[in-house]
Amino acid sequence: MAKDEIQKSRRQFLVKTGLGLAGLALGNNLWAKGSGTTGTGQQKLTLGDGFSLKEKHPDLVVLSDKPWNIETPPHLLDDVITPANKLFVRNNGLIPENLDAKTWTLTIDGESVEKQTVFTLDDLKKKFKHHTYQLVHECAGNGRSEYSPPGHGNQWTTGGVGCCEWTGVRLRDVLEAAGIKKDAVYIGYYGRDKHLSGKDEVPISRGVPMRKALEDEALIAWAMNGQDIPVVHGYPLRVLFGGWPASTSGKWLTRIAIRNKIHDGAKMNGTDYRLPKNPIAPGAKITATNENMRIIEAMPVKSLITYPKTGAQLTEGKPLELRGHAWAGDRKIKEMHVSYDFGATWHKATVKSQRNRNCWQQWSAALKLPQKGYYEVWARATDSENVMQPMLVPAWNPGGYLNNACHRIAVEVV
Ligand SMILES: Nc1nc2c(c(=O)[nH]1)N[C@H]1C(S)=C(S)[C@@H](COP(=O)(O)O)O[C@H]1N2
Ligand SMILES: [Mo]
Repeated sequence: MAKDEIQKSRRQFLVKTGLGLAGLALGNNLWAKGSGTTGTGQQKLTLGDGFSLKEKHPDLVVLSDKPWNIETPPHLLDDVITPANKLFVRNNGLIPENLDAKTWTLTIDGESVEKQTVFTLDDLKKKFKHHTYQLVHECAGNGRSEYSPPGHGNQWTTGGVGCCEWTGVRLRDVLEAAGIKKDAVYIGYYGRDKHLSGKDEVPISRGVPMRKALEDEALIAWAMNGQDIPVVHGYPLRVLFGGWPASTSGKWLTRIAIRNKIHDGAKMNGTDYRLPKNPIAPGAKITATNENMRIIEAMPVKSLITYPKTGAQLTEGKPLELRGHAWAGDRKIKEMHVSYDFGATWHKATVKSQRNRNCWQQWSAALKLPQKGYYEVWARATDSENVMQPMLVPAWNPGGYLNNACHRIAVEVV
């Protein structure tokens, strides 16, 4: 690594730990202040903006306001089930207004539907069995701020993830009721939100292959954490594909097309949610054709340290109690390790079993720190196929997707 590269990665690490130049001022609210180096001039939440942002925790960090993109500091993700007021927000267009659950309908159509069918929300609730699953939803761009050169888009640090409990009906049951032709390949969703331009363009319309669409956990949901879905998260109806890029989980859902080819809606092409098929050097140009790019499917293994908050002080002789979550797309977490000596030695953490598929798992550890001083604590998850999180940012890609590098915090023993 060239010297400026080393300085850059050091700087990025300091951003990640939330220390930055204020590194000595341990115990301050460093995350909320932001370091200013993550690219987007982090704002505190401002209220009264035409929709119900006031229901969000005031320490969430605004990455952009047109459209709204808001992330969660890691210590605020400590709950096993992410509460609505702490869930990150990612929008590609304008949040729709005048949403009426009573008149809401969902249309199933597309080349590969047997019979185009319209369901009211009431039909869905009455005709199909209800299911509840707790599902990880993570923006594929979560962690983007660490790529160099930067990927285009919101400069997410670690907070574009959450794991809420969703209640609704299986997408499979609904698709089967309309009838799935043999040549079905993919589904594509459509929502009610409008393009930022105000024109009649679709802001985003993505989907998943049939094999993911037909899984037990693929839901059409009307409730989040036992309540109506908040407007900003897709009221009154949303589709959910836990463990896959959250961009597949369409909000304000009005229509699902069963496609006889890979869905070709907005943000299914170019460098959007796609990776180079063959790895490329950081910053290298690539012609983003179907031959060169592949669509991101299950998200990679990842974890967060949600307690303590970075900057914590600890009295000498007391163990450092750590905890957080780990998740791995369609896989489970096999092991979790923590290190306080920059990865020289690793200590095994305890991992709880998975509540349901595509749900994150809780881990905890108690570390004995050898003496007074400054430590950086790293956490590393291993998935059920023995794939581990990398310590540094993984393969560069133009969209800045899938940074699953180890999360790190700073602590001081006094
Ligand atoms: N209709 C619609 N659905 C959408 C989006 C959107 O802009 N419009 N954004 C997607 C993306 S990129 C993400 S990461 C998740 C974010 O979900 P959340 O805001 O509920 O956390 O919603 C997805 N579903
Ligand atoms: Mo996203």
